[in-house]
Amino acid sequence: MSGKVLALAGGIGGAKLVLGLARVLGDGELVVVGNTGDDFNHLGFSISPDLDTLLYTLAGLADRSRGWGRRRETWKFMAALEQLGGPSWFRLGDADLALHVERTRRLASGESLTSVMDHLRRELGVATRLVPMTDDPVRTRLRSGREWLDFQDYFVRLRCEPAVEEIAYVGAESARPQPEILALLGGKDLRAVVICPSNPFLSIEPILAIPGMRSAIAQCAAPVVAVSPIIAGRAVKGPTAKMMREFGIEVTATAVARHYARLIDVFVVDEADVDAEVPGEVECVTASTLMVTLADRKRLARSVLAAADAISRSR
Ligand code: FO1
Repeated sequence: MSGKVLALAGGIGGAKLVLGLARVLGDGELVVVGNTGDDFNHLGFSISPDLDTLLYTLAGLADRSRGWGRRRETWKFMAALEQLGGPSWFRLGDADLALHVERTRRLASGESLTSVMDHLRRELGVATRLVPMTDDPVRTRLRSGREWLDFQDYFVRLRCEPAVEEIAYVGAESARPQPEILALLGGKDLRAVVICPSNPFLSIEPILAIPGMRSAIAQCAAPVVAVSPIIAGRAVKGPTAKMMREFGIEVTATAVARHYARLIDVFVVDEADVDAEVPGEVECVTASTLMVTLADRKRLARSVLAAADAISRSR
């Protein structure tokens, strides 16, 4: 099938499938919508962790063991900052720092985040369009007891230890969807929408919380395929399973399918979850969803696209 593929992704888990999709699709066929709810201003820099993880992954610069930042990184800036008593809980590598400096400089000159990310991906030789979900500020905040936490405080400084009772996507209600996304969703040139196996609450929900986004996806002509971030009752990485338990949601692929119910046409689960029960109107497809090698990423990408194309042919 031809046409563009729109992938919704957050950080580490989503970036793996995004790389697989980029490798199996032709140049320019993949457009990635990145979550900006994790963004924050730190040490005076505008930092967009999920966009950067996606960018580095697509550019072949990502550090595979950490899952964020650049490989072969050096940490002289961090060491010198610590020597000066500066905050070093959020690690900024020397080469990574250049990206934050350049993004902050461009944003300060009035450039939009979309324009900055498009410039950076071209400079790094990435053919895939990497688009923020919005150019307006949206910040994911988490309530634990009576305390509201900023996202990176929760995720990095507190290592996801606080029990989360509520999540807010501050600013989402007045954020405007990035226009290119709505144009794709409303257009005729869309082959599939792929909801990558990122954390549904921390990476995908901020994107869907932007006015118009959820309805544009639900009403778009192309099949919508989500990949389960839960395999056999566990999240591959990150706080997804812990958060589901804290929300009183069973930690199963079935529960994630229910979460996405009215939005998706197909739900891709791992072979370990072949007995997942998805809501009636959703097709369930099994695939090997644990992505370790590049071949795993490409194989899952092909399974996702085949599932979408099968839906298109049946319509
Ligand atoms: N995650 C950590 O656990 N520790 C860090 O020191 C850290 C630094 C960091 C710097 C740049 C960047 O783009 C990401 C960074 N991350 C770090 C990951 C980040 O917190 C997460 O990628 C997302 O916010 C959640 O996906």
